[in-house]
Order: sequence, then structure tokens, then C-alpha cells
Amino acid sequence: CEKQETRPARQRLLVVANRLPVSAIRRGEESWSLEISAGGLVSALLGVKEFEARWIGWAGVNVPDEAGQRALTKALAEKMCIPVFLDEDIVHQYYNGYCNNILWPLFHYLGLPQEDRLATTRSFQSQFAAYKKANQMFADVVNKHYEEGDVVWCHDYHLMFLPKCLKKYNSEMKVGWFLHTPFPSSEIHRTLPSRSELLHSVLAADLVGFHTYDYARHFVSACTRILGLEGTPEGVEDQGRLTRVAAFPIGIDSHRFIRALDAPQVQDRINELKRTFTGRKVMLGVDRLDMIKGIPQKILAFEKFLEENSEWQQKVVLLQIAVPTRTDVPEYQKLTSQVHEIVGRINGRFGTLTAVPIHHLDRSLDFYALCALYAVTDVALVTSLRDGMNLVSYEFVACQESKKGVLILSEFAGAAQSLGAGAILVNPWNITEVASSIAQALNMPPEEREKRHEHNFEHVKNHTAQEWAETFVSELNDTVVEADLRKRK
Ligand code: ADQ
Repeated sequence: CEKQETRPARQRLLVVANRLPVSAIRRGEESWSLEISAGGLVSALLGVKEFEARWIGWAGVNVPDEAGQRALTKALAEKMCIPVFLDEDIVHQYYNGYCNNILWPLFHYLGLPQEDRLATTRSFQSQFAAYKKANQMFADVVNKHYEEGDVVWCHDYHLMFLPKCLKKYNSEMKVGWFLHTPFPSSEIHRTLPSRSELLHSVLAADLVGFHTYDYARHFVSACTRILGLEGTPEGVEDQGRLTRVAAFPIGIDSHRFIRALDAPQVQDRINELKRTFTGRKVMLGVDRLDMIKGIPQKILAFEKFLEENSEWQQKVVLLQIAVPTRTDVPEYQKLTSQVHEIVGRINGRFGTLTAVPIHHLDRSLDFYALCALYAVTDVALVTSLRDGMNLVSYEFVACQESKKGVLILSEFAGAAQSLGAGAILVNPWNITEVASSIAQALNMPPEEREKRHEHNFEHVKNHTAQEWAETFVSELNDTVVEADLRKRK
């Protein structure tokens, strides 16, 4: 965000996401320190040159007092960020509740919560009310800062109600919405009690984007089957108004990864890792510790591989780096214990006094450490049960120009559609199939590895996050211009 301050005034892009790309730490009553998190979205938007981006979102902290809110607003303004203040109860019901307990599992085909039905219905209603209230609070902030000619880009499942709130304020506002998760089959979406309200609200946007064509098709089917609207090749039509629906597959800032490999601190780590794992092939998993990532399935498949290929038992190591998320949610705590239990059992079974087959870390790694790990890896394992795209697979490919390692990739990750020709695609639920894919990857001849890698590397290098953001924003701009033209005729 900071770089954009130096650019001349251009058309403004208001990027609205649940979280701002900063972490805020309170140092005193009116003093805050801010740390920019250099996520994919931040670098993607640095590439959108004709627009000047401003961020609107929650800063991730509860700030109940006015003095604190004033000070934080001022500090964030220097980073081109505008805060939405949410209190603890709203965060609990909207974010932990409706977003993470209902929409997240449903969109990843894990179904709705299975607790006592009445309790679920009651909590569902209050959580949905909080969701709408939170979305309205985001809309109030956007509306306050909106200037004529601005383009508004809303992100993800947290803000499905936002396009409608914004259009109510101003029907001329150019509004786009992009979903980072899968959009499930309409048969899954129709189980959601608030299915129609959410679809109608998203349709208030001018442009609706997904990572893959399949997700876009599921969305259009949901609108035709559940709402009875008409699907056209361009999107969904409702009473003569067209909402454009299309696929915009995200990428990564590939050059940042490729450049980092030459940095001395990465080279030092690469050499250290090579020394540590001399004589062993390195397999790698990097995930948020989330049920959608299929971590238990991955580890069980690795166990089956060791069982069936005893000649590899001392010759391969699986490094699983799992950054904990949503640690206050009981299902996530259960998942952590389950993973620890399986890892402990397998290490007990196949380990020796000097080496274990699995190194599992519950933590996040810094960018340079991650690049070094990607670079020394022989086989990367991505076994998501569902995943909107999965950027880890892209990052691995970007760091493999010299090693040309193999990517084993779940067919249920959006990335399977772009990296499928180079990767070994697997059904992560089929542990036997994943185990034999591990054997295939470890025994793959160098010419085949090279061919597969080149295919994926070309894709990752050329389809960047910057290009993704630029395409979405310029299509959003054009879509509305077209609509205006139609109106004028
Ligand atoms: P995520 O579910 O977070 O994103 P992913 O796309 O893989 O999944 O991105 C994860 C990011 O976090 C990567 O940049 C990765 O490097 C980083 N990361 C993960 N574990 C880490 C660790 N232990 N240490 C350091 N960094 C780690 C959501 C959707 C995805 C979609 C993206 C972007 O769920 O499907 O691809 O948004 O749209």
C-alpha cells in the first residue's frame, strides 16, 4: 500500500475485505503500531497501475473507546487504509459464527453444522442477523468515503451482503465482488437457509468473479434453479439487468519468489537444509491448519506409502508446516490434536533413534525460509479436500527452476485446472491412490519431471497476481461503462 502514496492522483479503487492488510498493536491510549502483512492481495493491487487503491476493512482488534478509534484511523490513513470498527459480539457472531462456522464449511462441501437442530436454527438466525449488520457497517464506511468515479471491489464470502447495501446507497456505484473460496454446486448452496437472500445480494454487483469456470457455472446454476432467473453466456439476468459472471484465476507475484532465490539469506538456508537432509528425498506440505487442507489424509497416505515401500523408509522425509488458524474454534483444536496423534504414531512406528519420517511444525515461516524450503523440495503434496485455488502449489512451482520437483495436487483445488497438466492429480480421499502417486513422484525420470515442471512454470510465471487484479478491475470498469451506454441509448 505504501508505494501508492507517491503516485499522482488517478481513478480510485476501494478494496473492501474483511481484514485490512495490516496488524495493529496498541501501544498506548492514542498510540498504535502497524505492521503491513505483505499478502497476495497487497502485491496484486500494487500492479493495478491506473488506479489508486484504498483499503477498507476490520483491523482485527476490538477498539471500544473513541480516542483509540480516532488514533487508529489516523495511523491507518497513512497506509491508505480505512478501518471498520466491529465490537466483540459482532465479531463472534458474524466472523466466528456465520462466516467461519457456516459459510466456510458449506462452500468447501463440508456441510452445515450438525449440532442439535433447534439450537442451530436459533444460532443461525442470530448469526445471519449479525452478518447482515456487519456488512451494513462495511457499507456505511464505504459510502462515507466514496467519491464519484470510484470503483469498489468487495472480497470474499464475508461480504456477500455488501453489494446490495452499496447499491441501495448509490445505484451508480461500480461494484465488483470476488470469491476466493469455491462456489459449491447449487445442490449444496440450496441447503443454506439464507440461500436466496445472499444470491440476490451478490447479484446487485456489476461484476461477479470466481477462480474457475466451474465455480462461476455453479453460481449461475444456483441463480437459475433457486431464484428462477435467466442464465446467459455473460452472467445472470434479472428484470433486464445483467450481472456479469466470469472466471478470473488468481496467480502469485512469481517474480518476487524467483528473485528471492538469489538472496544470500535464502542461499544460506538452502545449503543448511541440503546438509541436514543429505541422502534423503524431501517431501513438503505447507498449509493453514484447516480441515479443508486434508492434512490428516495427506499424512495417512504418507504412512501407507512407507508401509508399502519399505526401501524408502530411511530415505525420505515429510516436512509438514501447518500454521494454526482459528485456534479458539473447537473443531480446529480437535484437528490439531488429531494431526499430532497421527504424526506421533507414524514417527513411533517408522522412526529410528536418529531420524523420524515426519517433521511437523505448527507455525508460520517467514518468506525467505519458505522460499528455501520450496527450493530444496523433491515432491510437494497438496491434498486439499476443496480449495478455491491454492497458492502454495504456485509458490512451490515458482521456486523449482533448478530442482524441477514434482507436484502432487488434489483435483479438488482450483489450481488443478491450471497446473493439472504438469502435476500428478489425486483424489485426496483415496489414500491408496495418493500413496502410489508418492511412489510415482519419487521414482519419476528426470526428463518427465522437467517436462511437467516447464509446463507449470510457464503458467505460474506468466499468470501473475498483478495481471489477475488488473483484469478484474478493468473489466469491472468497462462493465459499468457498457451499462451506462445502454442506459443512454
Ligand atoms: P488460503 O486458504 O489461505 O487462501 P492458499 O491459497 O494456499 O490458501 O494461500 C496460503 C498462503 O499462506 C500462501 O501464500 C502460503 O505461502 C501462506 N502459508 C500457508 N501456510 C504457511 C506457513 N506455515 N508459513 C508461512 N506461510 C504459509 C484462500 C483460499 C485459497 C485461495 C486464496 C487466494 O482458501 O483457495 O487460493 O485464498 O484467493
